[in-house]
Amino acid sequence: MLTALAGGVGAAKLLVGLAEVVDPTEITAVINTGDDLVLHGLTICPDIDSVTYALAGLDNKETGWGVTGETWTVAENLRALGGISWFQLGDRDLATHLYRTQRLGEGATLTDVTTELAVARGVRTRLLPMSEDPVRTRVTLARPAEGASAEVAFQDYFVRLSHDVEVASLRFDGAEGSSPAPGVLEAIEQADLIVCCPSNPIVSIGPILSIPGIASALEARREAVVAVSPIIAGSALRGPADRLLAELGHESSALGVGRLYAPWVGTFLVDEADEALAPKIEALGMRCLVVPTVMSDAATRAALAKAVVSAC
Ligand code: FO1
Repeated sequence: MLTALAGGVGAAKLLVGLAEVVDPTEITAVINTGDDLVLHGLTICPDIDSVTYALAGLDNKETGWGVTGETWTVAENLRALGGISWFQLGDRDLATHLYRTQRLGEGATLTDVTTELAVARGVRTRLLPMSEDPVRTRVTLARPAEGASAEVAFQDYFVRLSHDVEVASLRFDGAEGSSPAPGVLEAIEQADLIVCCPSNPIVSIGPILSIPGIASALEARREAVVAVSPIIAGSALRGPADRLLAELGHESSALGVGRLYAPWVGTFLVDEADEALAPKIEALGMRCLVVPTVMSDAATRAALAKAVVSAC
């Protein structure tokens, strides 16, 4: 059994590769829900949806989020009405949010709905939200616009402000007092291998670790945990991980991520570009393997998945 800790797009790619080299029904993905939002009255879970769409082969390669073959009739009409248009929901994607919101309103849990949506899309991997409690990433901006609140919701930072602003701090609202979703701790305790996907360490993996009980469960399984660095030669392939690391006082490098992960990761995979960092990473008490980590096509994705599966 393999358990993966996942954010959105970067994690989704590796999960697709893992599901090619391991029986997908043997994989459980524990997915960040700190990015979730309610918009137009709909509950939207971007990372759960990115993983679901990718594993279903439905991910939109043009936008990098949402569904392939998307149309935008509702979004265009909303814009014409003067509605909120900075966070765009495609027509096909909307069906997911309508279904989820309806089912949650009927009393279904987020775990149930996540399974229902995955099964309906033909996904055989088990997908779990990190928690059924609302835990939301809140970002404090270093230089808020005059008169504006310094603290904003994650998607305000990420999409509305294009994550092109300096961050002073962040917190995971609701984490204290939250619980891991049913099955999460068991998936960590019983896995033969635990994979930390190359997701943003601060805003994708950070919220998962903030749920009481998850970090200690991982520490207890440290020897079985393999992480893939999301930082290559000091930069993130996509998103603000590199900026966020630096702004929050960490080194923006595989070594900086290694320092954050050392308490609960036994084996750290870094890209060939970071080979020179391996001795310093090993000095943190982790095994460091140097492999190509850029998943530019199906072959490199499968090769990384194989390296992960044989890492410990
Ligand atoms: N990202 C954008 O950059 N612009 C959008 O309008 C946008 C809409 C959107 C709708 C549904 C969804 O599931 C994801 C969406 N994303 C959008 C991506 C999302 O903001 C990020 O991928 C994650 O939250 C970061 O992991």
